[in-house]
Amino acid sequence: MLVSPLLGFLTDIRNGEWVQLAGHMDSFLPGRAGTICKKSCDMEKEAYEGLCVVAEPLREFTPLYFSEVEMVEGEHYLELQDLLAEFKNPCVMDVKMGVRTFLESEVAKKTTRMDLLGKMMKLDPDEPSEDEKANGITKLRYMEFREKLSSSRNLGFRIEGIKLGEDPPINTFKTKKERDEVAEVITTEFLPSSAPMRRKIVQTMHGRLLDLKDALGESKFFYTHELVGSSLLFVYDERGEAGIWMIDFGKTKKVRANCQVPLCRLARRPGGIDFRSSCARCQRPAAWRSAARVPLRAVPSSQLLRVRVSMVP
Ligand code: I3P
Repeated sequence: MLVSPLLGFLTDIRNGEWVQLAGHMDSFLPGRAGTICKKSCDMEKEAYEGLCVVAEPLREFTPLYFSEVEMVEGEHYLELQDLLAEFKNPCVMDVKMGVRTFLESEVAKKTTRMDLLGKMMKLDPDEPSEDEKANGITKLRYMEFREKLSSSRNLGFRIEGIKLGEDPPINTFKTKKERDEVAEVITTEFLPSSAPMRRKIVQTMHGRLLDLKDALGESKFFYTHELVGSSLLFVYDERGEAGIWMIDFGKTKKVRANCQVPLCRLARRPGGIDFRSSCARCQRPAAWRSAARVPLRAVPSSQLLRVRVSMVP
C-alpha cells in the first residue's frame, strides 16, 4: 500500500517498512484506515486548522486534517487524510514550490553543519571553499545552493521526487535546472508512455491546476499566509485517475496584519533574496477580495502555470 507522501515525502509502507524519497525520516506513522499521522509542529498544525475551515477554497486541495493525536508517549501527530488511499497502484511526483525554500529565521543562524557539507560535496565537490570544507556550512548556505543548483530559483519550483507504482522512488533530479530538463523529467520519467492515458491524465491535471489557481485567488488563507517549502503532489494511477494537492505546511506562517507586500511581486528580504511572496496586502476583506483577482492574472510566470505548461505533452 502506498501511503500519502505528505510534507514533501514520498512514503511507502511495505511490510511495515517506510521508504522515503526526501525529507525528514521518522516523521510518519500509519493511522486509522484512510489516514496517516505526521509528527506535529506548531506551524503546520496552525496551517491545517486554518485550511480546514469549511468556507476555505483550498480545503479541497489539501489533505483533510482530523485531529492531533498522541501516538507515542509525549509525541503528538497530525492525523491527516491519506491522499493515495483511493488510487490503485499510484504514481506520484512531489514538486517543491517557490524560489525560496528556507525560513527567514535561518538567515541569522551561524551554526555550521558537516552533514550539509557532505550533501553539498556529493552534489558538487568544487562548491565549498577550503574554510567550509574544514568547518562545515550553514543551513542557509546549503538551502541557497540547492535552490540555485535546481530549478527553484529560475522556475519557481523543483521536482523533489517521483515514485511510479511499485518501482523504487527516484530522487535524482537535484541538478535539473533548465525548463527543458524539467519538462523532460515530467514527460519521460513521470507521465505514462501510453498516449491516450497520458492525454487523459494531463487533461485532468491541467483542469485541476486551473481550479487550484482559482481557489488560490479566492483563498483568504493564501492571502494571509506565507508558504515556504510547500509542495504540490501530482498523483495518477493505472486507471487514469489523477489529482493534485498542496502538501507540507511546516514552514507556513501567518503574515503580520496590514502587511503591504503584494502577491508575486519580487520582494527584497533580509536574506538578500528575491522571492515571490504569497502574503496578503492587508486584512480588510474587501481589499483582499479585490486584490485576490489582480495578482494571479497579472502573473503569467505563476509557478502553477509553469508546472501546467511543462506538463503539456
Ligand atoms: C533537505 C531539504 C529539507 C530540509 C533539510 C535539508 O535537503 O532541503 O527541506 O528540511 O534540512 O537537509 P535535501 O533535500 O538536499 O536533502 P526543512 O524543510 O525542514 O528545512 P535539515 O537537514 O535541517 O532537516
